[in-house]
Amino acid sequence: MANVTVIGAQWGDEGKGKIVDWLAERADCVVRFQGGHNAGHTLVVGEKVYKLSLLPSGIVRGTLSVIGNGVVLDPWHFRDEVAKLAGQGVEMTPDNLQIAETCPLILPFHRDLDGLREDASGAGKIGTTRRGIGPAYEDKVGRRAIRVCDLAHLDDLDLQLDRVCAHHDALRAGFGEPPIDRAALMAELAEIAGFILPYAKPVWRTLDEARKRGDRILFEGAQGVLLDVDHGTYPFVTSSNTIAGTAAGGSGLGPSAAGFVLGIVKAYTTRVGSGPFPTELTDETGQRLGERGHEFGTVTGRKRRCGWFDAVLVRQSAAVSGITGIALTKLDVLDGFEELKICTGYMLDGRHYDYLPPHPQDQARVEPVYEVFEGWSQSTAGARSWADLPAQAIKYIRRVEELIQCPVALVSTSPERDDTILVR
Ligand code: 2SA
Ligand code: MG
Repeated sequence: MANVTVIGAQWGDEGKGKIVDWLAERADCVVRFQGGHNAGHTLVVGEKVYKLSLLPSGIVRGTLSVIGNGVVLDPWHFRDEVAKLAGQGVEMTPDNLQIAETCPLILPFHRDLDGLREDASGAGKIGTTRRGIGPAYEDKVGRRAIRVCDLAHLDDLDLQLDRVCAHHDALRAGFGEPPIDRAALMAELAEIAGFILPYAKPVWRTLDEARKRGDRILFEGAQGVLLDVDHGTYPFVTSSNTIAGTAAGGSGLGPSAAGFVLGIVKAYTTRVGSGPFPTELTDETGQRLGERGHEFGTVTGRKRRCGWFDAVLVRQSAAVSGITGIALTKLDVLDGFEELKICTGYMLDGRHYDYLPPHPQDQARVEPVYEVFEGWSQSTAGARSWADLPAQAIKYIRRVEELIQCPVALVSTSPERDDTILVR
């Protein structure tokens, strides 16, 4: 296996955790390159279930795990997640777990602001994870961020704090909140610095060395392409670029390192948070998909909205992310449905669209055009070869492949890592 970049090709929660774990066993190094602790990757290894939201999935197997510069890091959450995994018997040292020194920090006032804005937004609310992701990225781009390397220079933080406080105090005042308590913040930073700094490394060099050794690098994306701040359903998106191209900039390795771009795609569609969702089912069928698929957020426990497979969206994701092949997950959730539908296009004001129009109002109003499929009554749960699948399921997969114009490389039929069909 050469390098692989794994990304979600829908709105997140496609089942990346399992596939990443499956690939991590064959990798020498696993890298996160965007997002923060808003990810929710569930790994089932034997009897144990690990839930990760910040650390790269390779860590549960002791593989070199790198948090790249493109990630926003909540240092207290980092400490908690390390402690939780240590409690589950995972061994982490500054040798197998490294954080880019240039990662911007998510600080308590970012989390406050995320929540204050969501609470004040009414119908316009994004439905964020309220973890401060957006405000932390804003500070990065606004050149105000306090970064991991600043933890080693706390005595020189005055100018940076002036800028960050001037900005945030004005925003906080608008919500009737008191200014940032600088002394308390400094004390908190001083307290956490000792835990974080041993993990802080020039990871661009670690990765460059890995590349020169010919190590196999696995880039682990979080969220999904439709949540990308440029290519997603803006403004109902996350604040990072979730496309495969970010693996390069968010890690410090160039685009040639990305290797095979594997898009993870659920056999139906889900979304958590607000925003347009053309194939959403608010009826019993949607309910049934949610129950069969256990569609609840890993991080926040929120119920996910469910709907039919939308080939238009996935085709677009595959294009903007340069996806080489897809892993189709949760096929077994579709077992027992009499009939299945796949969205092949949209109608809007009498016009046919073969892509998602960019304006949120249009996205909210498009009417899906469906192709209807006969379902299958047999169980596909746990199928490990093509021969284990009913003919109707194979037909469904082949049609997905045609419509999204991208080959299916893997099919996953249960959360168990071995219940995976390799397609040639
Ligand atoms: P944020 O917090 O600023 O990134 O939220 C902005 C939008 O991005 C969505 N988002 C996600 N959608 C699906 N899964 C995510 N991760 C967790 C999981 C979520 C959870 O894997 O289960 O536990 O609820 C994730 N992270 C962000 C979010 O819903 C907003 O629409
Ligand atoms: Mg998830």
